[in-house]
Amino acid sequence: MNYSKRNRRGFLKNTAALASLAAGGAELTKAQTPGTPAKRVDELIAYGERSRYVNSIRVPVSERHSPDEFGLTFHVLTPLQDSVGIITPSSLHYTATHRGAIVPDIDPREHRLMIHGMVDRPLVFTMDELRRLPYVSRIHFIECLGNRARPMHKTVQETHGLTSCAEWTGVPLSLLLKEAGVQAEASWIVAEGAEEVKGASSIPLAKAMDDCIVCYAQNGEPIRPQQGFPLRLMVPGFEGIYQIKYLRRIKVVDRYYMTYDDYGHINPDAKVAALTHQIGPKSVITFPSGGQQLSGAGFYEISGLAWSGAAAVGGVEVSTDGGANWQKAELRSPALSMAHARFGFHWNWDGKECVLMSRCTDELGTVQPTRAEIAKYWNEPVEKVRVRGADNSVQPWRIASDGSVHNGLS
Ligand SMILES: Nc1nc2c(c(=O)[nH]1)N[C@H]1C(S)=C(S)[C@@H](COP(=O)(O)O)O[C@H]1N2
Ligand SMILES: [Mo]
Repeated sequence: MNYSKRNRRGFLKNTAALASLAAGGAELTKAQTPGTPAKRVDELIAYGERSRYVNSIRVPVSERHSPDEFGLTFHVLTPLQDSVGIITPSSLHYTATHRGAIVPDIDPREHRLMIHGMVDRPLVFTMDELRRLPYVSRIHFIECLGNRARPMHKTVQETHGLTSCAEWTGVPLSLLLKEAGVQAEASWIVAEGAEEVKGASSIPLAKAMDDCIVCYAQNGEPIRPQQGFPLRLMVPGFEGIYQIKYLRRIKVVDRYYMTYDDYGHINPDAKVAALTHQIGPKSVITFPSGGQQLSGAGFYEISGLAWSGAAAVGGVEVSTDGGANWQKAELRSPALSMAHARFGFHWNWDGKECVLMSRCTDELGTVQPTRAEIAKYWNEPVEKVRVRGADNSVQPWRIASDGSVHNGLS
């Protein structure tokens, strides 16, 4: 038997197997979607959807309902309790729209990006022009400064859901700025979004020339409207407000601009200012976390996320006794710079009440502080400490002896 004959026979056999599989598959589909109109099936072929048995959803922050009575959306939280790996699906990426709260409906053919101010050649780009330029893809987290754990929060979605991580693709901002020719006296840029409220953020020129990206894609497709379609600025490691959505203008300037958005985000108190801007090393256990239920003593794999706005995650430690002892966790994903990293830790629960915690150290050696350390820094009692700037404190989860999991913040 020559090679091609044998192969052909194998192929026929496989085809039969595939055909019977396909028949079974078709029947299953029919059975699972009773009365589904044909058009719907065509749509699912054209653009996929998750299983109807998967129901992980975003929820609005409890402090402010979304959509509100005017139909406006505010801060909407990622379901971190269901997260695996390090990429947040685009449909579950957290959303923060503080500027008028209406997601603009922008036609990319009409969208423009202007770069002007202290440059030799002011430039205006169409989306097509931007797409012709060399681009990079980077995995980075975004985190809102408002991502603060409070004792009233029940789940990790509520305590930590204002952070997400995605692959962002676009043109390095440095390339565009070099093209425009930044003048010697320039020291800042102001980046502006296209909504009615022209929200803008001041960003140090050094950062703009370093690793910022003018992005048009997220997780392999055009950025979603809630994330800034058609264009957003990625300022890796900096707090959320710098990641300007609907980016339409970058002005090169020689001073810090006190814009509508900068106000309140940069603080005259140096102690507070040190805690804004760049996100400090942070981590949280996503399983087991608040609201989840353990089914009894025995083996569990503790899983969580760690990140830092300054560098890659260097290491994560886990405590199963409320912070008395710490043990090294293992990284279960690549530790990418300014991206979420996934950690895991083998744990044998003895069925007694205990408190689980995680602590991140970034590559630069900076260690995530406990709540008690933050209280000491501010010279306040730990129960009353008011977190200023970004809250990167250690999150405790209390496991009750019945296996229920609770927020350990009091
Ligand atoms: N144009 C524009 N950019 C914006 C905002 C906004 O309301 N408008 N919100 C900012 C804030 S406060 C945060 S935390 C992030 C949130 O990004 P996301 O909604 O994609 O998660 O976008 C920032 N960029
Ligand atoms: Mo934010």
